[in-house]
Amino acid sequence: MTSYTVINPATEQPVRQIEHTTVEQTDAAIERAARAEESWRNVGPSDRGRLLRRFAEQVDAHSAELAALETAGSGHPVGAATWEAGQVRDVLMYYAAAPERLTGKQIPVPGGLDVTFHEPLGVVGLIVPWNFPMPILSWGLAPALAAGCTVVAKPAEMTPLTAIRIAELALEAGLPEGVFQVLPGKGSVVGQRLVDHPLVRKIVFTGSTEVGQQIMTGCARHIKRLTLELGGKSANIVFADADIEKAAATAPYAVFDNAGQDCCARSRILVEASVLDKFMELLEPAVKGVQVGDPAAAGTEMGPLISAAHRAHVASYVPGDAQVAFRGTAPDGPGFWYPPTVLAPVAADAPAYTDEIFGPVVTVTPFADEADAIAMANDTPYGLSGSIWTGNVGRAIRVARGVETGNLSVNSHSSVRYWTPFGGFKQSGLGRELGPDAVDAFTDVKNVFISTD
Ligand code: TAP
Repeated sequence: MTSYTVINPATEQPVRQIEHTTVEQTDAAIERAARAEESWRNVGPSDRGRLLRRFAEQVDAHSAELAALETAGSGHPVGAATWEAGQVRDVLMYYAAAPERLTGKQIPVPGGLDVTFHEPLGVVGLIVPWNFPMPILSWGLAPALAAGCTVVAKPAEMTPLTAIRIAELALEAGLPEGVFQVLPGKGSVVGQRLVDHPLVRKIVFTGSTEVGQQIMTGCARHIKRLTLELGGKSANIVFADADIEKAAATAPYAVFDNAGQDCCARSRILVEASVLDKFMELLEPAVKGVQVGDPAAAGTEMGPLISAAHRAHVASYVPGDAQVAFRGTAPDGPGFWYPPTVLAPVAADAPAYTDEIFGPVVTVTPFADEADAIAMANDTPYGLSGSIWTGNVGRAIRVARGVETGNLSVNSHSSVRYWTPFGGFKQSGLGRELGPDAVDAFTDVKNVFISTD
C-alpha cells in the first residue's frame, strides 16, 4: 500500500503520513455507502435535521483543532482557517433545516391528484481540491446529506487531514456508519473509481478545468449526475467614478487571499484609464502592507503556497523580463513562499493575463469605457467571479448584467456566501452549489398521478 506524507508548507516539515486508499477499499466504501443510504433516506426529516445540527455543533466544538490542522497541513493563516471551520459548521446548520422543507408540488390535472417528490439520488462522490479543503467539502456534503444521499469524499492527496477529522466528528455526532466516509488517496485511483463505479449516482467535483473535462466524459458513460466547479480568471473592474481609495485598499485581498490559490481570485484588475495613475499610487502601499508570514501567528494575512512544485509553476508566470510594477514581502528560509506581485503593463496575450495562475500574481490593465471594460472582462474562457467598483447604480447594473460570470459583487469583493447560489459560467463550471436550491441538485423529481376514478 502506498502512502503520502503531508508537509507543512510554511516549514517544509512532515506533519503526518496518510495511507492511500486502494481501488478495492474504494469499492468496499461505495458498497457500504449504498447500504447505508437505504436507511438514511428513510430517517424522518426532523431526525435527519437533528443529526445534521448535532454534526454542526460537533464541528463547532472542535473548530480550533480543525483550524490548527489546516494551518499545519495546508499553510492557511490561522484566522482564515478558523473562519473555514466556522463555514463547515454554518453550512451544516443551514442545510439541517432542509429535510423538513423538501416539499414537492401538487399540480392541477384532470381525473386525479398529481404530486411530485424529491427523491435522493443515492451515493454521492465528492472530489475536493487542496485549496479550500474544509469549505469545499461542506458545500457538497451538507446538502447531499440533507437530501437523504450518502457521501463518499476524496480529499486532495496533499490536504486530507481536516476531511478525515470531520468524518470522525460526524460519527461522534451520531451519524450512522457509512453515511459519510472520507477516502484519502490519489485522484487517478480513488477519484477515478468514484466516477466509474455504477453505484455512485452523482459526482461533485471541484478542481481544474482539465480534470473536470475528463470527469464529465467518465460520467457520460453512466449518465451520472454531475456538478463541476472549475477554474477562473476573474476581473476586478474599477471605474473612474468609484471610491478609488477603497477599491485600491481592498484589491490585494481580492486576489492574494489564500495566497491567490482561490478560484474566485480577481487576478485581472481593469482600471479606467483616466484614474490608472492614481489607482496604482494607492495600490502600492496596500500590496506592501499585506501581512505575509507564519500562518500560525495571529494577524498573518497570507501564508505560503501549497508546495514547491506549485511555487515553481506560479513563478513561471513572472520570468526575469516580466514588467513587475511592485511587490509585497515574503519570508526567507524554509517554506514555499512567494510575494504578492503586481504586473503592469501586461499584453493581452501574455500568459499572466490569460491563464489562471492560482498564486499571488495580479495584472493591472487600463480600459477606455464601459463597453471596453465588459469586453475585456469577458475575453476569457472562464466565468466564475468578479467585482465592479462604481458610484453609478445604473452602470453597476448594466455591467453586472454584461459580464458573463456566475458571481459578482459591486463595491465589495464578497463571493461565496452559503445563503446564495455559487458556480461558474462558460468553462468555470456546470450547475450551482449553495443557496436555497442546492438540495435539489441531490434529488431527482418523481411525478405521481393518483386517479380519483
Ligand atoms: P485538480 O488537479 O483538478 O484536482 C482536484 C481533485 O481532483 C483532487 O482531489 C485530485 O486528486 C482529483 N483528481 C485528479 N485527477 C482525477 C481523476 N482523473 N479522476 C478523479 N479525480 C481526480 O485541481 P487542483 O490542482 O487540486 O486545484 C486547482 C484547480 O481547482 C484550479 O484550477 C482552481 O481554479 C480549481 N478550483 C475551483 C474551485 C471552484 S469552487 N470553482 C475551487 C477550488 C479550486 P489528487 O489529490 O490526486 O490531485
